[in-house]
Amino acid sequence: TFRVPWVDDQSRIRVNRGYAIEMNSSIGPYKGGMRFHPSVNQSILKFLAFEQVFKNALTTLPLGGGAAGCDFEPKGKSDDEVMRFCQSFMAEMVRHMGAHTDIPGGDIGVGSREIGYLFGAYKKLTNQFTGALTGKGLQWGGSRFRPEAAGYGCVYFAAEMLATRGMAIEEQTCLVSGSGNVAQHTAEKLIQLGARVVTLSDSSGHVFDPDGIDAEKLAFVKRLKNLRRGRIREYADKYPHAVYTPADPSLDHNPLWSRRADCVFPCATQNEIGEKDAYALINNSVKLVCEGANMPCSSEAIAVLLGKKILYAPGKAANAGGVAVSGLELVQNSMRLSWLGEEVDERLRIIIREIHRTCLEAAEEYGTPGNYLNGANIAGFVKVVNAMVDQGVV
Ligand code: NDP
Ligand code: 2IT
Repeated sequence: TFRVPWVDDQSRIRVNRGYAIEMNSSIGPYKGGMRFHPSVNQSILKFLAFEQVFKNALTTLPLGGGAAGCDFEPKGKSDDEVMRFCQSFMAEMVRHMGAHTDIPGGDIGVGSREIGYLFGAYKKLTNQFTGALTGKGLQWGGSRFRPEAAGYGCVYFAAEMLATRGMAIEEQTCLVSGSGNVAQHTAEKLIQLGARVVTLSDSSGHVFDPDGIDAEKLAFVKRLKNLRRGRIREYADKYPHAVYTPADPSLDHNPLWSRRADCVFPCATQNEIGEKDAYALINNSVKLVCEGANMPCSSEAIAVLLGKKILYAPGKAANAGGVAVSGLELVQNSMRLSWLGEEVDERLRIIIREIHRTCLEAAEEYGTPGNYLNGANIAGFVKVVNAMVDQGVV
């Protein structure tokens, strides 16, 4: 835990609190997301790091589990402020990380801009150009398909799950929450595969577009969010058939999940689907809930979904495509070359198919066939614990 002092554009001194959680390195260097959001605290990063241990084990790649972050709010800050903050964060983080030690990647509030400033600071402080961070720009060590990987992988996972019941993604009506990296690319792949995506959201509210969000509308969202850093409300100004519903913290449920849909992809943050939301989804005959975010369903919501035999995939399995392509970024860095997009996408598809198979097999073996949550936990745990036992008491 460390202080992150920086100076804002009004020359005021600001101090944030940073964290690096190194949870398990038995199968590879610590690796996980780095989150910049005002809600960040040690507890949240510990759950992320814990989930990451099993997730990374499932990817088939040699990656241990960790997480890092800070209670810094990038929203509303200038690029210069974000840069100064990232440089101060790295001044401490550099002591703990490294290509063979701990390799942070993107998460909430940490995208290509932040990784760029962090990587520049890391390179200056260490005098080394190494793959010590992932999510790098394509021209300076990044991998093709890394920005898309978590979202695309989530949809590939959903397609595998639907196939077990003889269904396909095509023509399914889908709810997607969030409008950041994971939500955008989940929506993108769903649209490419012929699904009907009808919602997106941010922390201020959600938009419902009964006509469906198509590729052109999604391109507007990408410009809005990634370049202008605007709010999702503006979608409803641009497309008048769409309805904007502001978030209401006094409610014990989120109206987004009361929309009718076949498939649901929570891609914003933890605990965004509670018990009441799960019942609302079931009342609308939902078939599948596939987690793009980390732990978006509360444990009560999961119990409701599993009780009704809904296809449910935990984030540690369904969103593992993000960290998997981070792992492939590191492979490319070590080889000092850059694979074509087709090669990365094909590897991503193979990894997701393998995770899906592993989860189903472990669930079956444990006597809970079709329970992807048990399958992911057991398969991840067994791999990690075997490595720990092999390596002795250290
Ligand atoms: P982004 O910062 O790109 O986007 C986050 C989105 O979620 C924004 O729309 C944001 O809205 C919304 N959001 C964040 N916090 C809250 C909140 N407390 N309540 C409601 N909405 C909120 O992050 P990512 O897309 O990268 O991450 C989304 C989820 O996916 C997280 O759970 C992350 O851990 C997980 N994940 C990310 C991966 C990656 O590679 N980036 C890989 C695997 C999982 P607003 O702008 O208003 O804050
Ligand atoms: O939750 C996650 O798997 C991520 N945020 C991605 C981490 C990474 O190292 O790419």
